Amino acid sequence: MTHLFDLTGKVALVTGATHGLGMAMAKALAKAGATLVINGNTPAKMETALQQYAADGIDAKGYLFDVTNEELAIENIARIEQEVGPIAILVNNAGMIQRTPALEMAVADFRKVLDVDLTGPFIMSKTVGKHMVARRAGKIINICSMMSELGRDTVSAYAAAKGGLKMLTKNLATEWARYNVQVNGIGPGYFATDQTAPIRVDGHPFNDFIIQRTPAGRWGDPEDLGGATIFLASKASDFVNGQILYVDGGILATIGKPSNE
Ligand code: GCO
Ligand code: CA
Repeated sequence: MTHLFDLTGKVALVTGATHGLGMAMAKALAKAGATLVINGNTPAKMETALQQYAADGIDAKGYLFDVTNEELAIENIARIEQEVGPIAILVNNAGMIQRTPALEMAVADFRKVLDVDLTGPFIMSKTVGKHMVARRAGKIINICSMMSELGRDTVSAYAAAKGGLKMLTKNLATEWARYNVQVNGIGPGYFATDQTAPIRVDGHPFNDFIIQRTPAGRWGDPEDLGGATIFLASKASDFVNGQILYVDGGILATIGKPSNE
């Protein structure tokens, strides 16, 4: 049975994997046997990250480039394929958030979020997908969000981008399923990461709200994402196409309940 989830010999590239959920998913893939390549954008963060992987017994290879720059993406993907091997798994995790009410949001900032969270995954999928389609094998996992389905005050650009990423997933799945390339998504609920640190602090009303709003009654632990990541990266999901697997402690299953119940 377990061979279904064995990633031995597969090269996995995880973008934005120098911290947070990207790092947790990357570690899960490595522990399932994958040869790990991580992308990041900041040299200092990359150095620390590689030490953190090594401390966990993982020999990760780091490539520094901006996923929104097509030229750099093409150049670095070619280098990875040559220096490490054919990319079998691509996790489009790199992303950003800006929390500003829509009426105060500068159009330039809106465009920036769309560029990083939606155009970046398109560039990476197109560039790596070209090799995968030619090889008739590949797994692409786009990291979506609760905001792929739901709105929330202050995150108009992020929600627009993550909703778009969900549909990009379905569209690429449609175009590439016939070439044995599976494109799916993971939609994390609310996880304890640096991204949510500002809204997770004790006493912040949002902290209590999320715990109350999540049927599981807690913030997600980044390690909670490992199983879904391995599943969508492995043979076990060879006939799964265009799905978003929400790992959210039940948030999307429920309308919620009054805070005094
Ligand atoms: C927010 C949060 C979210 C989460 C996550 C939810 O401000 O609402 O930061 O955007 O990070 O994406 O799925
Ligand atoms: Ca973190």
